Formats: sequence, C-alpha cells, structure tokens
Amino acid sequence: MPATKMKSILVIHGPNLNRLGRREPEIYGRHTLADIDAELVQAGNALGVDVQTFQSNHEGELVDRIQQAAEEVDGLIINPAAYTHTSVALRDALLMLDIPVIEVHLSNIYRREAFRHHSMTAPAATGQIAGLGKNGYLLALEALVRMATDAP
Ligand code: CA2
Repeated sequence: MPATKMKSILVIHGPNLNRLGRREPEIYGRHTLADIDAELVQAGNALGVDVQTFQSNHEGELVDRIQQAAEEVDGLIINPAAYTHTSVALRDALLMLDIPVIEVHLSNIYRREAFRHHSMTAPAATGQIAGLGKNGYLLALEALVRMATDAP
C-alpha cells in the first residue's frame, strides 16, 4: 500500500468489554479483549501504524481518553458499548475531535432490542460498523489507513 498519513490509531472499548469471551459468546464471540487488542496491534504493524488500546468501565475516563486522543493520534476506533445508547458526554467529546472516528459494535445492534437501535455517538463518528464481530475492528483499522493513503 502507498504511504499513509495515518501513523497512530487509538482503539477505545467501553464498559463491560473487559469481560468479553466469558459470557454470551453467541452474541459477542469467544475472543477475549486481550485477543482482539493483540490482533489489532499485529494488524497495525503490518500496515505500518502504531495501535494503542484502552478500556474503561467509567464514562469520565472514556471522555478523558478521547480528549487526550485529540493531541496524540491520527484516527480513533471506538466501541462505546452501553454508553452508545445513553451518553451525551461521549458524543460531545467525539464531536470535539478533528480526526476520523469509526464506531464499532461486535453485534448487529439493529437486530437486537429497540433501545440498542439508537446510537447517541454515531452522529459524531465518520462511520459505523456493526455485527461483524472482531472483524469489525480490523476492517475499521484498514479503513482508517486507506482513508489517509494517497491513491497511487
Ligand atoms: O455489540 C457491541 O459491541 C455492543 O457495543 C456491546 C455492548 C452493548 O451494550 C451494545 O448495545 C452493543 C455490551 C458490551 C457487554 O460486553 C459483554 C462482555 C462479556 C459478556 C457479556 C457482555
């Protein structure tokens, strides 16, 4: 792939995703968060991009990390988990960023309960991927790199 301006990407995971792989594998898959993060770092290496990851169960910590991202990284991938559906604070923090943001959901939120159909955060994102399991994160990573790559 030609040179990319995307040098550094942050992946943020919201509440309860630290428990992945332990419950409800039929919805969220059998991979742990550590598996997913390791795969993202490896994929980043192959694409020539530094990948950092962060998980928190606390809304304020997620806001703090998003604010920090503005200074530190060229792109953001975020699965806000349950805060997707409730958080004006995360939406406002994402709206302050000048970098591309991709919202990822492991499950297809649109074929689940009605309260999951609305995302507070999606309007603040460049795009959204839902329902593709851990591949959604990998596709988001590739998309961010492609978006910042000069066409040959
Ligand atoms: O599909 C997704 O990625 C979600 O963001 C996951 C959230 C859910 O509230 C969203 O509606 C969709 C829930 C994450 C809970 O993580 C678990 C981890 C292990 C076992 C059970 C849940």
